[in-house]
Order: sequence, then C-alpha cells, then structure tokens
Amino acid sequence: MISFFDDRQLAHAPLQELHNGGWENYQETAARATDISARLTGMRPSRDFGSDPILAVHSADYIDFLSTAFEQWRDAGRSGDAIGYTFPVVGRRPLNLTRIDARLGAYSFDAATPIASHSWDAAYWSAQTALSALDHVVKNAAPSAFALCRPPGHHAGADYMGGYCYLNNAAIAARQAHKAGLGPVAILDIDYHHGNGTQDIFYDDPEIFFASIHADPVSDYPFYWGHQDETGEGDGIGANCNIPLPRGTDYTQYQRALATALEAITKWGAKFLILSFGADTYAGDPISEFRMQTGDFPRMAQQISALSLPTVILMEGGYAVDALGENVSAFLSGFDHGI
Ligand code: SP5
Ligand code: ZN
Repeated sequence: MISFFDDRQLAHAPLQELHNGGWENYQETAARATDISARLTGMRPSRDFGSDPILAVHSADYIDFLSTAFEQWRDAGRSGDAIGYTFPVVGRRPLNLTRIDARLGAYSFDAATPIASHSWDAAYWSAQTALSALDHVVKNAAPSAFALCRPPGHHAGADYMGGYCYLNNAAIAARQAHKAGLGPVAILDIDYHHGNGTQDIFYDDPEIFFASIHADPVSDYPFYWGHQDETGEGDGIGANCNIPLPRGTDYTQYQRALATALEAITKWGAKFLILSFGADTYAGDPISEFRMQTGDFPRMAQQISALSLPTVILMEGGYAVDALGENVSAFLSGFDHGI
C-alpha cells in the first residue's frame, strides 16, 4: 500500500506527561513512527497543501496559539515543554487573556499534550501527511492509502488540543474530501480511545458521519465524551454513532461492534471513508485494556475493506512500540492490495 510520511514529524519530542498523579515519560514517541515506517513499503514523502485545509477545521486563534506557544513560553523565561496547569471549565466567560499559562489552559483539555520546540512543525506535517494520502487516493482512483500521522489527531477539537493530539488529521482530510465533492464522507474511528475531537468538530454537521468504537468512557479516557447516547445535535442529529465496549474486549466481541458501525455507515450512504486507526486495541498496549492479537488486525481490516469504499487510513494511537510496526503492517495487509 502506498504510504505517506515526512521526517519533520519526528522532531516533536515532549519529555513528560502528567499521569496518575505524577510525571511519566511521554508515551507518544518518535520511535512509534520509525518502528512503523521500518515495516512499510511504498513510502512517499508528504506534499505541502498549505494552511487552508487546516483552517477549514481549526479556528484561526487556535492555530495562532499552537504555532507561537513554544516561543511565547521561552520568551516568558520558561525551560522545558510548554504545558498548562489551569483549565477554564465549560461556561466560563470568554476572556482575551494573553499570558502563556492562560492560553495553554484555554486551548487544551488535559495535561498530556505539552508543546515542545518542534511540536507545531510536526503537527503541521502530520496534517499534510493525511492530505497527501487523500490526494493519492483521489488522483489515482486508488482503493486506499496510508497516512503515517504522528502526532495523532482524533482528540484535538476545532480550538483545543489533548491526548497527544494538536491538529485533527482525520477531520482535516474529511472536510477536504467533502469539499472536493467526494461525499457523502464517513469517518470510522477504531482507536482504543474515543475520538472526542472528531466528534466535536462534526457534532452538528449533517454532511460528515462519525462512527467510533472505543473503550467505554465510564471507565476510560477521555471520560466526558463517547457515550452511546451522543448522537449529534441540530442538523447533525443521527450523524454520530458511538459504540463503547468494556475493558477486556477481544476480537470476537469487537467484530460484532465493527459490523454494527459498518452497517450504520452503509445505511447513511457513505461514498468515501476516512479511517482513524489506532493500534492501542492490542492486548500488549501499555495504556489500554482491550485484547486484540496481531492476527486479529488483518481480519479487522478485511471487514472494513469489504465496504469497498475509497479509504484514507490515518494513524492515531498505539503505544506497544516493539509490536507497533508489526501490528500496523498486519492491519494494512488485510486492506485490498495489502502493503
Ligand atoms: C491518540 C491516543 O491514543 N491518545 C491517548 C491519550 C491517552 N491519555 C491518557 C491515558 C490514561 C491511561 N490510563 C492508563 C491505565 C493503565 N492501566
Ligand atoms: Zn488511543
């Protein structure tokens, strides 16, 4: 399978994240991407599609913040990575605050998403990688292509970062595909965690369908989104489908949920698919609690591939670094032509 990646995605390297009451090594490492790329054939460099497709999803003030936060942090005399510690809860009045700590809090929903020296550059190129895979599928009428997005994107909303995500690569690709007239466009998110950012971005949008299978937010991050009764709002009612599953879910249970999600996508009339793929459903994942085996990933891919929709596959999470390349290539091998 043709895959896209840009080396600038590797330079993002925050040191720590706040986890269970203490600082731990940042899990979303560059080694994840190098481990995956080592297993891929047909790798191509990403092209630059500029800022417009990013600004079609994210607010201009958020992009201004993301692209300048690290510099502002350093100018304020700080060392290490930029990270917030005060978060405005829903309903606080909008204030035009300029202090870096206030901005970091306002534009993030957790403390797992520090901004380091090259974070903006890496996030920008991760989004371009998604757009490059989309462009390839469209220009060549290819059945699918793989975007090795890193940092991942599905937790990032229109104006917030979180969960190792800065720019929502899936949303950027979906909106671009819709604008290009490839629709109706559906996004299927099979990362272990709920794709809260993607859901938020399209929650009142009837034109992009979002389906997600994930760990029940009653027990797992991101807690405040991903519940089954979240079905969209306004014109978007009915265009959002959450399938939460309990910890310990194995492939036998998972494939039933996948069949339900695929049926919803078919019923909705999708003509184009954006797939947010996380390998953190793997049994050996250090931060997740599903029980998928490496051999389950090709079967999962075959089930999705049977929809016969043109598909852009985007990398989201997956933290068992030693098995990550193998799991991703196993997944891609189940997709039409394989890798
Ligand atoms: C893209 C992506 O997969 N982001 C995930 C961000 C998760 N951050 C918080 C993880 C909390 C994990 N709790 C660990 C329980 C270990 N048994
Ligand atoms: Zn995840």
